[in-house]
Amino acid sequence: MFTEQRTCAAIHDLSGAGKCSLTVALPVLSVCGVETSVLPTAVLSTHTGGFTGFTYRDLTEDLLPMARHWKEAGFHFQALYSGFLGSEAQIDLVTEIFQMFREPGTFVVVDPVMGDNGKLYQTYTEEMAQSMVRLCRRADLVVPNLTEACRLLEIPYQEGPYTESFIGEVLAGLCGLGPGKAVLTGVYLEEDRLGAACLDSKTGRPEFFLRDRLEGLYHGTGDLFASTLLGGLFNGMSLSEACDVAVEFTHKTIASTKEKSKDFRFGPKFEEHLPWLGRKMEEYRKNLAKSANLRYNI
Ligand code: PXL
Repeated sequence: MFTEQRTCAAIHDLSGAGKCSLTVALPVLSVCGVETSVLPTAVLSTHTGGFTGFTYRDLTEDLLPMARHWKEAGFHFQALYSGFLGSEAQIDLVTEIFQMFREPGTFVVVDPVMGDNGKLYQTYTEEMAQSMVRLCRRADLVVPNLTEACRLLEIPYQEGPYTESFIGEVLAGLCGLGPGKAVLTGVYLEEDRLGAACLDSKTGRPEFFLRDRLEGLYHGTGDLFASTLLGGLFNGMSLSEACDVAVEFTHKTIASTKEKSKDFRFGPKFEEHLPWLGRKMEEYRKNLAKSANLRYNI
């Protein structure tokens, strides 16, 4: 039984097929015991990564009316979580919605989905990147990959292997934008070990969480990772504990996808690992419930 309410508002697109953004965030946060309300920024038939001919219904005009309705109806959220956003206007609206729902102690997570492998997504403009920097300044935690982090910090993208000191500087730069916590994905210090690194500016030192690299481009794994990380924080994990669990869950999922999927565009095969994730979360939740000082990391 939960000892305290856990509520989150997730603002991402809804790609009907191909498993990313909301179709990943919702099941992951639910198995982590987080009640999640969703604000879909657009409805697509599939994600845009590798499919052609997809439909795209923009919902920019609905965002503020939906948020205002939630406000009037008395919804409160302990965390606000944004991901892929389709236009500069949407990014600015999300900034406004964050302001609308921010209360003392609200935890704001921004996954600044902008690109991968050194390239911004085709839909991304210079203006959108600028707006994304402004949105990140309002966050408590940002979860970019290296492509996105370099763009946010306006430094040239470089291929790995990276040095610990370079990753440390990038993480410190991200925290320097405003968030107290930053997690970087796509980190590797040697070719065959890949994962994430995190920095909590309160505790200081960057930490690394790496697993054996599984070759291939796996869509939706960034969303899976960020959602798991947030789920962990909701259940009392420290940033590094949540990062470790998120890397492990993502790695398990990629292994299943590599083994069982004929076409990686169809998304990560995470479902079979949800019970594992649920058990991990429960372990931490039980410890939290037992401890005299209930301590949530949100
Ligand atoms: O997983 C990121 C993402 C989210 N939403 C849409 C996308 C992508 C990545 O390509 O196309 C619509």
